Amino acid sequence: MKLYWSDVLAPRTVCALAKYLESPVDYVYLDLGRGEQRRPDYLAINPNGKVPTLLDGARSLWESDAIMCHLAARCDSELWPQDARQTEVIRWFSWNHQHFTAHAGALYFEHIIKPRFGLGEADSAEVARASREWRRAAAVLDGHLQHRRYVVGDSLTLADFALAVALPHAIRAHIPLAEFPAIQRWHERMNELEGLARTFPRDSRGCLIRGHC
Ligand SMILES: N[C@@H](CCC(=O)N[C@@H](CS)C(=O)NCC(=O)O)C(=O)O
Repeated sequence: MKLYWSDVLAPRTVCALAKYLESPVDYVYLDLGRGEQRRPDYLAINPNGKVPTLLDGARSLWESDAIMCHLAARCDSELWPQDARQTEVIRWFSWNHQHFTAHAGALYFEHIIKPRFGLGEADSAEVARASREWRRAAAVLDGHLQHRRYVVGDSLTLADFALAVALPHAIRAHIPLAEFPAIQRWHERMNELEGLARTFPRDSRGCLIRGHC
């Protein structure tokens, strides 16, 4: 399998999961600053021109949640449960894209991506809107996690991987994580997992392979 990635938000969950599951993937880095995601050969496998993409033989798969399901199913991992919990995982995937990581991602874009790619100053109205909406969503997850160790059932699932994606960037992205103690406790446990703390492929010096050190 080949996993096309870059050191930005959406590929992070997939890289974390591939590392956690020790999936047999060859990592292919795309330099977004140089527009490598818009090369015709890449658009042929992902017409969105976005990362990540997984190539498994002749099959190409895009969308990070779908790629996670594929990697987990391929090794019969319990992270993608085959019972009623599966619907719960899908529920949290949808909610995450629509609300939780959508707004965290907006803050990540304003505070991390804009300066990195020279896209100008953070837009204060957008920061205010995304912070407000993220807090509304975070209150829901915080309530859900009050007496739970994991998001679905009593063990780790892909929902935990999906929801955790932006939180390691909370300080730099100005995501008000510290206001939500149950999310913070859960996130600290997630960060102890192999894969989530040092997610992206690194060389022997500990530098990201072709990414930012
Ligand atoms: N819903 C997609 C989002 C993919 C996405 O937006 N990727 C961004 C990086 S986080 C990207 O490739 N941006 C490059 C571009 O738009 O040119 C997923 O979860 O895979």
